Amino acid sequence: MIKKLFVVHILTLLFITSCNKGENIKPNILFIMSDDHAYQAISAYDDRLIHTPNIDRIADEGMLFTNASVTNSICAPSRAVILTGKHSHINGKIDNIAKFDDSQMTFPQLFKTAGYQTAMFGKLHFGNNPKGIDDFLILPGQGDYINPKFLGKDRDTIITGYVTDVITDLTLDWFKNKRDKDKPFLTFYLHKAPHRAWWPSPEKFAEFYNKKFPEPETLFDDYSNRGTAAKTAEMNLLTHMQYMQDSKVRPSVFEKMKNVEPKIVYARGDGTFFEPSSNSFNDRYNRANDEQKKKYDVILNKISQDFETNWPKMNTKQKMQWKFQRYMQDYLATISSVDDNVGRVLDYLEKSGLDKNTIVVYTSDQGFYLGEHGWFDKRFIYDESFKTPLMIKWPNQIKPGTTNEEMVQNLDFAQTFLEAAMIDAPKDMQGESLIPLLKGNSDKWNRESVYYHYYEYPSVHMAKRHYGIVNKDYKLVHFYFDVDEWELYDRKNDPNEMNNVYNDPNYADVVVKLTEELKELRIKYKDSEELDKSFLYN
Ligand code: SGN
Ligand code: CA
Repeated sequence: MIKKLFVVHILTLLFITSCNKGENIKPNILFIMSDDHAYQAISAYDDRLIHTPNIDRIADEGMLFTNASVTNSICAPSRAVILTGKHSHINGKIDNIAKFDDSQMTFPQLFKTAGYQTAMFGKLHFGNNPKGIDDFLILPGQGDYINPKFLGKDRDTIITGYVTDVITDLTLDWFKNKRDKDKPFLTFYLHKAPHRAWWPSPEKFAEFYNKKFPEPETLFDDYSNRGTAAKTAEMNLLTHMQYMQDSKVRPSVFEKMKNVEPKIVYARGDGTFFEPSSNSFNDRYNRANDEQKKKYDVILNKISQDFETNWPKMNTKQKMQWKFQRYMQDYLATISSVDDNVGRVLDYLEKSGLDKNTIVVYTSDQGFYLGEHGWFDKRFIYDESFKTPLMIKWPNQIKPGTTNEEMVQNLDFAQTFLEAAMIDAPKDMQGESLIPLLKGNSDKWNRESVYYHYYEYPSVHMAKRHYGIVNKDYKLVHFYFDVDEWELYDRKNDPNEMNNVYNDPNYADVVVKLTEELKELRIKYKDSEELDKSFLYN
């Protein structure tokens, strides 16, 4: 009898161990995404602006994608594409304004059903109840940099501190105290930084204020050889970046300077002007408590003094340069905090041993202009906002330190994660799993071009609606609303995209070929003129 019991016991133990082993084969996924993080501001891509040693660790230990892009370069739509694995015209979240239909399937729901523990901390941008997520604290809408409010499942809360540190503290607290050790995890760690109005922590504000950054070649672009859309967009540093909320000139000083220079206002593309409200500065600054304000004041006073003394003496070129430096100081300071905090999380994964079976992804919801073409913001299919940073590490699966040049998109994430977790992807998802690329089987990858479609117009920054096709060599774009204009860029010979060669006879064959391919892509992804029209505002 005792012998029999012993055998049963051993068999049970063996069964449990094998089940656990089976469970453990499923990898954990840590999805890190920041908001508006340009690849130009990650040293794994380009070290001229900033050194990001921690984010770079992910590339060093994994794969860096140099041609990763989004399907629609704007915040909430990009997130909807990521969650659904479907283009904007299919998931319906075409712009920041449209409502996200949360009755549709998102990939975290499939993970939860398959036995994963799921969590989300930081900026989602839509929905206060993300589906399929066990634990979450998310920022309402855009959220705040200083002492931010969070929406939770059971409670809303305001947490004292700097948003990037706070989101990290929440994520680490979840790892240390709430993680179910018997389940694999899918964790979203989503930064608000470096979103406008680029408000750094007091320490980084002081550290970056005195730094000088190299200007991009196209800072003084006059948009000749481009179409109407580039000329009428309202995202130029000199004419559209705001003095108070963006350059952080105190409202009192801005008011004084208006007597000296009545033109320091915000210009619209139609030649009219409006005066930005001082609230855009005050609402942000006044979130700080007295102790925090004291630290911010030291730098804010220097900025205002500098502006008051030197601005009137500057010529137009110098003014652009002044605005560029102020922009970079704050934008990059917020990124430096992201990098430090990503380092804290990577350190925890290593120390806990979790790193061994965890896929870590670093990306952004889109790229961003850091003065290229004289711009800030995103929206356009032109490279700096169309492309997005992407690096993935997965020990024993991805060869460390590899670079991949394939045309991959945020559309592909859902199917990639599902395949990694051995969960069947719904047939109507529109991306491709990146697993063959990650495992070094590039011959199993046959995508040559990607489809892009941007809608939010007329709206802030006034980037006209357009769709297009991009492959490694060319980019063909159709601005179809308000105007009917086509643009073609030779990506190899004109990487800065300064010359629209659509009407150049030397490119006639390319135009014919790409126009046909674009038509086919629109059919493949089920986009159409009827849909374009249905998405127009009334
Ligand atoms: C705000 C910003 C814009 C930005 C949009 C969308 N203005 O309106 O510059 O393009 O958000 O950004 S601000 O004065 O309020 O900062 S997105 O990342 O959410 O798409
Ligand atoms: Ca964004």
